[in-house]
Formats: sequence, C-alpha cells, structure tokens
Amino acid sequence: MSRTRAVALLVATRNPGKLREIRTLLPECGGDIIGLDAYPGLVLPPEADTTFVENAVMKVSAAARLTGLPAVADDSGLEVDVLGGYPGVRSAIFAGEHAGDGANNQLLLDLLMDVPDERRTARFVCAIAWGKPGQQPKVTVAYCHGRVLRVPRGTHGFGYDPLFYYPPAGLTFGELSPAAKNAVSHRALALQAARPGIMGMLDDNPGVVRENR
Ligand code: ITT
Repeated sequence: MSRTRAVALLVATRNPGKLREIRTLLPECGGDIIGLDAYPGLVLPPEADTTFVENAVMKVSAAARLTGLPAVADDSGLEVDVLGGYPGVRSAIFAGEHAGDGANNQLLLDLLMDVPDERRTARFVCAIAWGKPGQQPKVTVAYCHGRVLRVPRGTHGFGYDPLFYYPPAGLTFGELSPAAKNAVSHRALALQAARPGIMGMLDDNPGVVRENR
C-alpha cells in the first residue's frame, strides 16, 4: 500500500559523509531522513571520551528530546592496533577540535611513519543508536577490519577512507565506489542489525507514515 509520508527520521549528525551513507543504507525511509543541518541552532551535549555506544546513545537521546522526532545516531571511528586503539572515539578531533579530515589523516601517517606494514592493522567501529523521545535508546555495534596505508588512495568517502585498505577488495575505502563501501562497511553492518528496530520504531510512531507498507 502506498501512503503519504507525514514525517521524518532525524539522523543526529552534522557529518555530511555519514548522513549521505545512512540515507543510502535506509532506502525504506527515502527522502524523509533529515540531518542536524535542519536544526542549525540545536546543540548536543559534548561527546564523552569513553565508548562509541555511550556517545551514540547520548546523541540520539538528546536529539530526540530536543526535536520531538524519532532519531538515529552514529558514533564511529578508527581504532589502530599499534596505537592502543587510538584515535577511537577521538577520531573526528584527532588532530584538534576543528582540524578536519586532512589534518587527522596526516597525524595518523606521522604517528605510523616507522611502523612496518604488518603492524598497521586497524578497524573501523560504528555504533548505531535509535530511539524516540522519552524512550531508552537501543544500540548496535559493528566493525570492519583493514590496514592503514602509507599514502592516501582514492577520493570517495570521507574521513580516513583514503588511508583504510580493505584486504578483501584489495582497495582502500577511498577507492571503493559508494555502493561497494556500503556493502561491507562498519556503518552498513551496524545499520543492517539495527534496521528492524528502526523500522519498528517508525511503524509504532503515530506521527510517522512510511510508504510501500
Ligand atoms: P557527528 O558526531 O555529528 O555524527 P562526527 O564526525 O563528529 O559527526 P564521530 O564523533 O562519530 O562523528 O566521529 C566519527 C569520525 O570517525 C569521522 O569524523 C571520521 O574521522 C571517522 N570515521 C567514522 N566512520 C568513517 C568512515 O566510514 N570512513 C572514514 N572515516 C570514518
């Protein structure tokens, strides 16, 4: 049955790369996904230095409470084995609060300069949390294993993608097409596990009507 859409699912992110991928990975929601760019004045509490799960839950709770919308949040990052899991939850601000992807990638390369190839193993981690205002959020976590290269390769994706070599493809995430990354990434796997919960949340919400039910 095709029905008129009434609302939106809020994705509690200001990262356009994440938002683009999550839109593609939740095709059932079509164009009804909005990001925090729709709420320029909305300020979420600062992220903790603890775990991806804690940060994702904090972001989704605050976003749902402040907007009244059902929401999804993504907290993710790169854990590098030889750095004891760093940058981890600090991935976005590794080189400084407003340093950006280029400086983060350069800092990573500098720190790993003398590390041989076989010890450059790393994993992307993604925690996806979802919830409605006033409800305890649910959360899933997934991983994608690879290796940090010595020079960036490829222009797709965002963040550390050009440095993240994914052995099963023989390419970096920066070289994979968006569709190929979305078939295997930490974000894709976490959303795959979260999908039934997210869709159930939307079905339960009287304000939200999905198409093609
Ligand atoms: P929001 O909190 O607004 O969602 P953010 O970028 O600050 O945006 P995080 O705190 O979760 O989000 O940090 C995620 C960082 O981890 C991101 O900025 C990248 O540096 C890195 N990262 C996560 N997923 C990635 C991916 O798929 N490809 C490349 N880098 C990724």
